[in-house]
Amino acid sequence: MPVGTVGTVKGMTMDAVRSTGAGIVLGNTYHLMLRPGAERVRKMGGLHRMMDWPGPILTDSGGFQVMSLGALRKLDADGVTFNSHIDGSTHRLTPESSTRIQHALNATITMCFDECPALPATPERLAESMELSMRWAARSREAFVPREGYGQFGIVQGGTERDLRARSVRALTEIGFEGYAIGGLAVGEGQELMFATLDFTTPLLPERQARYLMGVGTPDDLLGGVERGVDMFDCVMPTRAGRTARAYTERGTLNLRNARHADDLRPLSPHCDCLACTRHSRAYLHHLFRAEEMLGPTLLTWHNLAYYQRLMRTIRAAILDGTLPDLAPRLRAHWAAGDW
Ligand code: PRF
Ligand code: ZN
Repeated sequence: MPVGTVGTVKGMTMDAVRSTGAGIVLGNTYHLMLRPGAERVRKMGGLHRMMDWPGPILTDSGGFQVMSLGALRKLDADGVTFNSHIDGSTHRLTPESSTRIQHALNATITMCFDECPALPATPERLAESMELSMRWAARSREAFVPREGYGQFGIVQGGTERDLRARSVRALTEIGFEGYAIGGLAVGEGQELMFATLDFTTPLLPERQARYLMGVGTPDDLLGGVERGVDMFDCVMPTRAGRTARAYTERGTLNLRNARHADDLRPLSPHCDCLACTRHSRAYLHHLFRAEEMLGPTLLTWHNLAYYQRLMRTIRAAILDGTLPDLAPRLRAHWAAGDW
């Protein structure tokens, strides 16, 4: 899922996003409740109408975004009080208000309101936090209004602790959700521990429902996540990297500001059908970034989203014809091989 935090996939028209093959995008409760405000989004016809995205939209619940603001928050058993990063004004989110706001946005997939502790953390702290998130999951479910074509995902927490993850999955599946997210990872533990945690978490989840690994990750993280049974991901990486001149390709990453691209007439990737690759050279992209032209970030975001979507299409096709075990090492070898 491309990330459209404030109701836009930064620098992209929604036709451009669609052209990369994306079928669903992510929005953020936290940012949209502060600006333009949930009620204003509702009056604009909901998030789909507002941003002109006809497909499904998943909204994160706000808990994670509030927490990453550090000092500007206060957590209690009922919810979180925090100060706006925009004007410092005081706001409050609870499982009920987060769910209500996500309904006002008309989110297709609503996420439970949870707490995501940074890692490493003590088992005691992780247990307390997970229990709180499970109480909040029950309250989020109570507040959710079921409608045809809409759903709500529970979020598994518990850090890297096997027993906590198992208890969290049990609590959530007892409540019953349309899908399940794995939260609390990619928060400082490193890829090896993240994969180890997935290894004992995904087998506990219902076979026939979507599993979504939140806020992940690099192409290698996505491949490793799929190998461990994950279906969905969201990450700012392709969009944020695109704005800072970093391109993802089948042969690893490139920094388009680097002088070695100044006279390179080749496309970013010979395998890519995006606008940047079919119509422009590395030399032009390099020039756009050096000149700080806004088309640079747009073209590179476009390319990175096209790359991520193509990667996932390739992986899906390999799953269907049973060749993922052959594909995975080939993808990794190409990433490691470096530029063409
Ligand atoms: N919870 C929520 N959103 C998230 C996370 C989480 O744990 C993460 C963790 N990587 C990213 N986004 N609600
Ligand atoms: Zn491209």
